[in-house]
Amino acid sequence: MSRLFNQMPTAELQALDAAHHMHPFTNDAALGAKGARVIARAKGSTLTDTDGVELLDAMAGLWCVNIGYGRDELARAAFAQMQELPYYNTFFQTTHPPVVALAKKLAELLPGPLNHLFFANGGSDANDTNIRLVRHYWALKGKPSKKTIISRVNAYHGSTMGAASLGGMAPMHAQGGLPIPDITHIAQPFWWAEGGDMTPDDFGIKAAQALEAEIERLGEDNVAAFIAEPVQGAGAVIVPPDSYWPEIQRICDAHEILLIADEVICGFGRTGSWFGSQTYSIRPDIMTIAKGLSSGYAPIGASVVSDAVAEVIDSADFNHGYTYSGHPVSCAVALENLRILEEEKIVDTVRDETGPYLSRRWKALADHPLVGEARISGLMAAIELTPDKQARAAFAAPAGTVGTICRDFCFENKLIMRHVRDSMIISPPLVITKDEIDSLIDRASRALDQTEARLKAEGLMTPA
Ligand code: PXG
Repeated sequence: MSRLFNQMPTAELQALDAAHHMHPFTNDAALGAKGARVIARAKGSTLTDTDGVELLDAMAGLWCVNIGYGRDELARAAFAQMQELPYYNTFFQTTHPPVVALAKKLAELLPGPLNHLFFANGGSDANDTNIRLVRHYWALKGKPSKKTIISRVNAYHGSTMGAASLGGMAPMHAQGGLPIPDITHIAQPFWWAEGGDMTPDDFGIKAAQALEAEIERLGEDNVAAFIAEPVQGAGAVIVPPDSYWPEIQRICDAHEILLIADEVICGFGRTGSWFGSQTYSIRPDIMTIAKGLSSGYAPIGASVVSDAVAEVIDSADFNHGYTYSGHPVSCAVALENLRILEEEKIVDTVRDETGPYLSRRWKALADHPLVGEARISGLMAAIELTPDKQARAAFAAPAGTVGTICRDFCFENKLIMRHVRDSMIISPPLVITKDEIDSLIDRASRALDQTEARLKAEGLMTPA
């Protein structure tokens, strides 16, 4: 069946896709008229579409294919596990070897007291788990009023009702009656757009202190937790000023609230450490993991809790769980992925070699007339497009107009680089080579030149 579809002409696949497949975060009518790009296969950091066009995937799929495409070892791990035990649940007092092995391996890799895992299918439902878990935790501690979770504007924590409510994306909240009650949002540490005349470090302290002000506004007795990504990913790779996380940690320590680090993107090497919490010296009580946990080869995520949190949660029934919590095939694939990350020293390479190399080449993009700021953490990075660098100005055209133009030129140059509003972002596979980094920068530079020419031709270089 799928073999038949693999041989189908692109136009036919596009027509059938338009007829029956509803895409995430998409206007399907508009996409149907244009036709979706059909990706057929991939190897390393390169995708091939059904017309044979090769694209450099500077997004690692959706921030997840950390070990790169085409690793047979993971296919073999899935095959072997499907033969042995394709499915069994972890409800009703049962367990199975792959989930035990993965939980033990993760407890070794995770920092400090983060030794207990509740498995989910991905990041969204792991964050839904977190909402229920932190509220249940405080109820068990005799403090049921501690329910509110503080998050941040422009955060991304997933797309279920709970996770999208934790997220701070206005277009998502505008649909379907979100956010759910008892979730509030403070400002983000986005110096380029919001820092005004302040130094980045002064602004970082100010952004962090918004948390303390919000705890005081709500009353500490009503606050369960603060959730944040170490570096905001989908928000446009917002690397916080150095002053930000130490101040957040101080505030969380000073008040009786749990700190949840959403490491769905930052985890498993992305920032040059195994976890973003290590790069930014964060001591979370709870961590969300997914994506790089299996390099996207199989769906799996987890909520990780500290010894202290687990002791409370483990003392009573937690009426929560998913059919596929700890799915044996996903666990076997994740274990093999972790083995490769460790044995091939992929995280060390990001920290010591490819990360610093990309950083040097990426930061030089700020010399381009259209680029106001280039920021990077490990192998996740962003550039801000602007008509006026000095003023850090936005474009007069609606946000995203220029970003879309640049994104389309990237595609023309066979580079998958995404736009968020008018920021361009990358998050390539962690196995990207220096030659591929050179090619990424060449293609991005060409796309920037073409974007600048187009903006000038169309009179779009005007500041807001
Ligand atoms: N937390 C973070 C920090 C994420 O980035 C999720 C949770 C949700 O994970 P799942 O596995 O349920 O999707 C994510 C997901 C984008 C984009 O446009 C980013 C994500 C997902 C889809 C699109 O950058 N991140």
